[in-house]
Amino acid sequence: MTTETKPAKKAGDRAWDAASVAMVNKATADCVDTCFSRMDTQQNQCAFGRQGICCRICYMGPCRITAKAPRGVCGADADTIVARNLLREVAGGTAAHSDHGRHLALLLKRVAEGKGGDYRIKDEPVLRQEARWYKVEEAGRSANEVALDLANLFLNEFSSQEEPLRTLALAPVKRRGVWEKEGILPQGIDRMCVEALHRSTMGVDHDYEHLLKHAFRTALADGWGGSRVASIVSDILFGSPSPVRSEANLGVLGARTVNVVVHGHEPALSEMLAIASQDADMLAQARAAGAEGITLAGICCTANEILIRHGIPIAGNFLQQELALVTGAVEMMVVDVQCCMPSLPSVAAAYHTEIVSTSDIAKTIGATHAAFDEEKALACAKDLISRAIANYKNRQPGKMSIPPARSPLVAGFSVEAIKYMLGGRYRASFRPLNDAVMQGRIHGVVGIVGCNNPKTRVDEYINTLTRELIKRNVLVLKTGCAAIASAKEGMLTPEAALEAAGPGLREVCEAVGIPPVLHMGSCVDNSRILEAATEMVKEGGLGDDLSMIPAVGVAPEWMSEKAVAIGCYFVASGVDVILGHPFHIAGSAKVTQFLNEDVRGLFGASFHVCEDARSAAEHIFKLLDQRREKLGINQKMERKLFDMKDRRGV
Ligand code: NFS
Ligand code: SF4
Repeated sequence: MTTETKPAKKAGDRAWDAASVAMVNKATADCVDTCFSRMDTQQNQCAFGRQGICCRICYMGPCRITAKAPRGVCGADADTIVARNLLREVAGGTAAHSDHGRHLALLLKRVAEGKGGDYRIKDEPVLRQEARWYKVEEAGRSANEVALDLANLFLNEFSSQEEPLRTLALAPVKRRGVWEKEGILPQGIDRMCVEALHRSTMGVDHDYEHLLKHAFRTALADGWGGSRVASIVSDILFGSPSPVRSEANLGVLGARTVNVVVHGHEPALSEMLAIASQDADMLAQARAAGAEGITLAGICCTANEILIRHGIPIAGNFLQQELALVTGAVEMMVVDVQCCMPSLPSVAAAYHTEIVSTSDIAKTIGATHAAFDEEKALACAKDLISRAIANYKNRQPGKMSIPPARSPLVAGFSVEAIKYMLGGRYRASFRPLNDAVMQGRIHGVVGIVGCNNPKTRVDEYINTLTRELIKRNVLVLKTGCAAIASAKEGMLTPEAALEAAGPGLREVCEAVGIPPVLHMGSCVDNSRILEAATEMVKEGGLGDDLSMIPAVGVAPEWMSEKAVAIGCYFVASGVDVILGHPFHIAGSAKVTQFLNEDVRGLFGASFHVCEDARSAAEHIFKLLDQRREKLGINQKMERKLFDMKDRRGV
């Protein structure tokens, strides 16, 4: 077995943006450990783990596969072990997205029953539209009656034992046929996750292909099920996103305001914090404490959720969570679930920051736990803001340094919003986009999603690839921390199109007033990318399935199990996925071949690994070209030529 040894990195090698680099340096000066220094102490990471050939599923093990020991004690070989491990990752990711969706569906139910405290149905038209879509009777019924039926329908998506997911009906007919043929139509989300754990426990499913097909089935329950439910219910309860202006990066923190940072994924509490932070009493309290006001800012996907609905600024993406604390200017960081590092309280201990955990399923040693009571949500939010205000006096000015970095952005491109931008209120449609793709003004559509990873320089791959693609007339759709990377770079403004986009893309962006990079929301909102792709299929002219439209998904700097699930549901949906670094599967040539090649025969798409942005851009272009070729739209349509033909009356 070989191990990797790398020399310690300089701060400038850690991150792309200067604000993060400055805070990495400050952390070192303040003797604060961050993920960057811990990445160094974790060097020589386990090569068995990296290749996926370590199994600790039963207590005859742990077993590791080597040339001398090609089978575990039970007889499992590398193929079985690698496939089981990957399946469990997909189940973990699916469970995370979907449990988030479940919590929201339960909240919708309580609201419908009049037990939702301060929550209301904010977007009744969306509620009714979704009800009609799912064949829930809505005409002549109250919003609450409709919401109760819809909430129960969504909750049934988790528990359904025999019926395939209702949310799959959103996919193109042909695609549903593919899933049926391959035997991967998912039933209830919970059932898929339980079955994944069952099949991968000792002595059950040993056929790597069979295991991996269940990984795709489980992932479909995420992308078209749990994540979808999360996005829809968020829209109903908190409003469907439409384009808003805001700012991003650590410079959004105020030098003289009480700074409250929300971090995690579930939008329920942060919605209330957004209201509480603008409350007149709270602002008066802040002023009485000597501050000029209250700044609410976000990290990770909680940030994306309140950005796309309220324009609340973004403090940073995943690997800036510790760096935000290192500014010494954060009074309180409120965390809920997912991607919140257990290190936060120890980083906070070097400053005056209080870390508050709020989810009953997520506690951290060293954090204050303030259980969030949904029925008294606004009061809970105000309590938190009051505590943050009280903490303002504990700031240590000598330890404070806020980097002067804040970039303007526009975010909030739900599918409805894109349709509206493209076609206008009365003829909202994807037609202009499809036409631009068919004419070659837009070469294709690429979704760039996912996390950051301290193994590589933060945001570098994401930002280099984004620039390269828009330069080549590719429209880029973004979610999650990848979207925040672009926000920090100033690429989420329509003006960016003028400077950085190729002429065809620029023309379209200017005509409809959109940026060349569209921020569609959090990671559960990747379901919106599938929805947008489906709209393109339905609009016509680009084939009758998702495997035909010129679209590719990319996760450049991913780190989470959730990204594994996302990758799998994109591929199973017929969209090729580029990974910036591979899954932990290198220990099985067969699993690698299955995922990177064979699945193309099943789904019309597969995984590809491109370790740097430039090779990814080349590869993406090749994939888009292949699809354009098949559609017969790959001729460069010189419009001058057209004009001449027109003039000749051909
Ligand atoms: Ni997505 Fe969002 Fe960010 Fe990665 Fe984490 S916040 S759910 S998992 S790190 S993109
Ligand atoms: Fe080892 Fe098999 Fe047990 Fe895994 S399941 S730990 S390979 S004996």
